[in-house]
Formats: sequence, structure tokens, C-alpha cells
Amino acid sequence: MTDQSGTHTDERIKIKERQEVKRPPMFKVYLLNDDYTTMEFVVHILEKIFHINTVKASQIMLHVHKNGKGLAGVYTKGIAETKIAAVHEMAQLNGFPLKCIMEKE
Ligand code: TYC
Repeated sequence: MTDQSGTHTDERIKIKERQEVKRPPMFKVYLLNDDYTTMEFVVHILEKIFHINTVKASQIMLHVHKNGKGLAGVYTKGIAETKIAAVHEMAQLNGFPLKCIMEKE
């Protein structure tokens, strides 16, 4: 007989007939507000690193400014880590304390 998981059973053997469909864990990447990073620089980061258009980038930046935190994107672990490193590197090069964090979905 074949059960719900696609496992076929006979008296002595079990055969996996179907590959499991598994999605990777996803991570939300947030920008955090601070008092020193310019609004213009945050919009620039959202455009260049997160590939968000100027109108949406401005909306996200204002959301972070008012609420303390805002979603920049959702990625697999390695991509999220790379985006965060890029934000921190660009911020440091420009003398801003901008912080970026990730949270598992
Ligand atoms: N609060 C900053 C200011 O008034 C602007 C800002 C927005 C900083 C978003 C960081 O993630 C941020 N210049």
C-alpha cells in the first residue's frame, strides 16, 4: 500500500517514492533607526543593496524613522548575512552608525 507521505510498504521493504519538497528557512532583514544616519543615505542603501525603487525606499525609510525598525527584505540565511555585512560596511565607510539585523521568519 502507499500512504500519504508517498511511502510504499510491502511485507519486508519500504520504498520512498517521492522526494520531500522542502523550503529553506527564511530570514527577515530589518533596518534600525538612529539619530545620526541621514535619511538620504538610508534611501540610498535601500536602493543599492536591497534593489528597492526610490518611492518605496523613501516609504520604508520614513517607517523606520517613525517606528524604530523596518523591513528591507526576506532572504535565505547566507544572502541575509551578506546584505547585512554590505549595509554595515557602507555605513562605516560613510561614518554612519546605521544598524541592520535579521530575524528568522
Ligand atoms: N532618524 C534618522 C534622521 O532623523 C533617519 C533614519 C531613518 C536613520 C532610518 C536610520 O534606519 C534609519 N536623520
